[in-house]
Amino acid sequence: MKAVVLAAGKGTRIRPLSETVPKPMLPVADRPLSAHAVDAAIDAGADEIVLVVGYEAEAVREHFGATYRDVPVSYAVQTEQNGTADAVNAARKAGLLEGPFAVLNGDNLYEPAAIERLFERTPAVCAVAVDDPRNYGVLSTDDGTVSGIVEKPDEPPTNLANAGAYAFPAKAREWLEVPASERGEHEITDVLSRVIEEFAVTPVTVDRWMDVGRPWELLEANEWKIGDLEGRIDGDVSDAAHLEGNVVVEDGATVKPGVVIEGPVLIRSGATVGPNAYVRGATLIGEDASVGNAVEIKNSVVSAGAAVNHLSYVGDSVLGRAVNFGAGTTVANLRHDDDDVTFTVKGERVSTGRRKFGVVAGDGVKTGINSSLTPGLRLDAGATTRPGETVDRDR
Ligand code: TTP
Repeated sequence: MKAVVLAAGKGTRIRPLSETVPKPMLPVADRPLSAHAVDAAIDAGADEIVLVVGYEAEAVREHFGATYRDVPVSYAVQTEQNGTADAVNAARKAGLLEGPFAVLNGDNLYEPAAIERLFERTPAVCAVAVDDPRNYGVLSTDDGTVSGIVEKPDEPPTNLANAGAYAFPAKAREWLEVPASERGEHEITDVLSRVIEEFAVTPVTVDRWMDVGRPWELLEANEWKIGDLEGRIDGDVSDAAHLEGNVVVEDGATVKPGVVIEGPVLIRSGATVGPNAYVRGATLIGEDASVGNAVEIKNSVVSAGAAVNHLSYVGDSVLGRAVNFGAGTTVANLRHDDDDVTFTVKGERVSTGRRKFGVVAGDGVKTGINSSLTPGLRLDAGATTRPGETVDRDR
């Protein structure tokens, strides 16, 4: 099966993290976000990958190259991000769509076993049972096949949400030019509707699935995938450090004396932790990042090259690449009124649905010493704070 993985989106909702790094390349455990979809497809038996790229395409191409895990990879360029059907159509126009094909979202996390079932049952679509389907595309079924899909219905016909993975028959290639939807995009779900008219499409139910659209979902994606890692110590860990739970210390990483790590935690190659730091799950310490003396990091993503070197607390936060937190920078991750923390997405304050959420710092953010950062704070790439400042407004 050929798997088309969509990775051309702008990732506007995940800003500031996508300001300098395209969303498909943001870190989720030990690889970029989009590699999880590509790996799931390959684990399920895909013999060819087509990546649709657009926004910041070079970084994606560089990661996957022409062959990835011995599977050939081709690229189709979508020049304008006009929607998911338009993205697949870019693959068709590039002559890359022969025979039946699967389509996966490059920003979704799937269980590989589910993708295997999807391939076996072509034509098929993955579905996940959710408590409140009103915010999803919802499938209706009839006698074990999919009879329709409706976007964000007030009265959902079932609790089966579209999990963004499709196995299409070859004929679907002719139906990719669908009209624009209400939000002005050409949607793959409209292609699915057309397929449903002429083919018996099987719903493949999955236990677990995630769509990573907003910064706290990147944190949740890391919680999932770091939680799945098996402990492994390949790096240099001091005898005077204490590690418990599933902890991965990659080759080339250093854990100094006095450090306590409670897994699941992943410390990537080139990173340094300690002395006397406390790191607890689920936390990613990215390549060449450093976490220094008397620093506590909890349930956070510290991206490649970031530094939190002295006397700091970071909880439930995402720090972009090369962020530098000055000594004594403290993150608050809980509101005193106990409400869910809100965050700014496309100019609007929205609930994260999380009681605990700290800050999101874009690449290269620098905080002054003793900065106090409030829950749900968004610091855009390159922003700075002054020494001793309490920062409770985005900047
Ligand atoms: P979305 O999450 O709808 O779009 P996005 O990733 O650009 O994010 P945002 O809405 O925050 O701007 O996209 C779903 C998947 O489809 C994702 O993997 C990106 C991909 N995609 C394309 O490849 N081309 C497109 O034109 C669009 C809209 C999405």
